[in-house]
Parts: sequence; C-alpha cells; structure tokens
Amino acid sequence: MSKIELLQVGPYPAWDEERLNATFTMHRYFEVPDKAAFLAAHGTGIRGIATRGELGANRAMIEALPKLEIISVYGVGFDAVDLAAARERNIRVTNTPDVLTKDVADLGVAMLLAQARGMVGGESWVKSGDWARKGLYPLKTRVHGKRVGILGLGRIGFEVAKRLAGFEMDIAYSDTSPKDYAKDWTFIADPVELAARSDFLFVTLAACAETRHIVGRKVIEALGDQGMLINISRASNIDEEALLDALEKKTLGSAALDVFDGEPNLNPRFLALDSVLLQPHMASGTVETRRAMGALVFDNLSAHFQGRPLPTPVL
Ligand code: 8YV
Repeated sequence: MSKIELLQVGPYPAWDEERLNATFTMHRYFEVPDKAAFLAAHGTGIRGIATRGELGANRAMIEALPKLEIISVYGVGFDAVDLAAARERNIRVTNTPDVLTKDVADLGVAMLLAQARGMVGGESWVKSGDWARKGLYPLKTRVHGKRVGILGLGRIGFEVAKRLAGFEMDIAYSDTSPKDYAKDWTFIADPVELAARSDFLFVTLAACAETRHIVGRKVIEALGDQGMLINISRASNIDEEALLDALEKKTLGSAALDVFDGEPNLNPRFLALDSVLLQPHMASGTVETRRAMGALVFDNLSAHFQGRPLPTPVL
C-alpha cells in the first residue's frame, strides 16, 4: 500500500525527517525549482502539508491541493497559513504551542540583558584588543528595577513577565482585556500609553491582520530615545520603516529583534545600525524544544490520518 503523500514546505532537523519519511511520502517543496509545475503535476495526490511557522501555507498552495486534509505547522504562530482558505474546505490546521513558550521567553529576556548591557560589543571589545588599547568598556544600561511593558500577555508574554518579576521590574501589559492571572501587574489597554511608561517594551503578540503594525510611529515615539523595543513575535507586528527611521534618527534608543520582514533577507538598513541586537529567528531554537515541536507535527499528522483527535488543533 502506498504511503500518504505530504508536502514538506521547509526543512526539518534530521530526526524529524527520518520519522516523517518512514511514515509518509514527503515531497520536499522547498527544494523544487519550478513549484507551480510541481503542484500542477503532483498536487492531486497530496493529502497534507507539513510547514513551518514563518512559511505557512498560502491560498494558492492550498487550492493547488484538491485532496488536502490537514496543515501541520512547526511553530506556534499560524499567521502565515491562510485560515480562510482552510476553513472553506474544512481543512484541519495544527500548531505546536506550549512546548516552545519558555525557550522563547528565555531568549527574549536574554536579548534584553545582552542589548542593555552591551554584551555583544563587550566581546568585540575584548577580541579586538580595544580593552588593552582603549581601556575600560563604555558604561551601559541597568535592567533590574526598571519599567517594562509587555504588548500581548499570552503564554509567551506571561512567561516573559514572570521572568522579569525576578528582576524586581515595574511590569505593565497591554492586551484585549485585563487578565485574572496578572493581578500583580498593571493593565494598560493602549499600546501608546504602555510604551510611554516603559523603559523596555516587549512585543509578544500572536500576529494577525488586526495586530499588523500595532507598533507604529506613535508607539515608537512614545517609547522614546532612551527606550528599547524587543520583538520575539512576528515582524508584521512592527512598522519596520518607522522603526528604522527612529533608530537612524536616534529617536528610539535601541532594539533587540529576532524576526524581520523578508527574513532571512532583512532590510540592509538594520546592518548599518549599532543600536540593534539582531537574532536569526531562533527564539524556539533549542534541541529540546525543536524535538518537542517536531514530535507534535508528526503526532498531529498521524492522529489525523488514523482518525484520532488532534493533539493541538487550531482549526
Ligand atoms: C519557530 C516561530 O522557530 O513558533 C513560531 O511560530 O516562529 C518559531 O518558534 C518557527 O516557526 C520554526 O520555523
């Protein structure tokens, strides 16, 4: 009996691909030179998509697969999946929540500390010989005890806030409504007001059409020339042109970013800035978390095709 055919939209670690290849016929879409021709020739046999958070599945891909039943996302963010197109045909969608939450929060806090205390520059100061030639490294910025804003107090934002409570921070958050699990922290509905009362502003919102560019010129201006923006969500939550303008004009103090428009081909204006910490979308990038994410992708696909309940359904 032939194996069920899946479209693999992006690469996975070897341990995931071995397991998937043993159970399914995996079409490695990301290696196909002529993708339109491939879908036209093979699309009718494909019953599932295995994708990644940042790659998703757009309407054209979904509509090229007439027998598509499920889209399994390796990541918690499903914003790159056309949910409307999936709903129209009752296509199931799954993601990998919870298993990555704490690693993402860990990196967010690490990015804050690294940027505020100048750790990347500090290593260059040592390795370049500047320490011996120029003397003491320039003073940087305190983190503990300062004001932090969390834009989006979902699972990841909550874990970030928990960690920062350990740094005796003055914590406020913005979300659609006050959260009963956040009684120790200040609820501020308006992102501009949240930014105005923050030294550090984390963007931890799940990205969607409604959150696009929620961090725009007004929020960035309110954060100000001593403020720091940390983004571990999606680039789409930030107006990158406004961010770059503010960083170049020094009307925003600094930024620490793990996600970018057009990644991995980010805007070259970022590369000319010394006030930004740039990370390669690696917030969930630990062996432990990625093993758990890959297992969930496989478990969701297997459950669907075996007629069992899906472990982590979105649709
Ligand atoms: C993953 C992410 O690294 O969870 C998400 O939505 O963006 C990241 O945690 C990415 O999806 C893996 O490709």
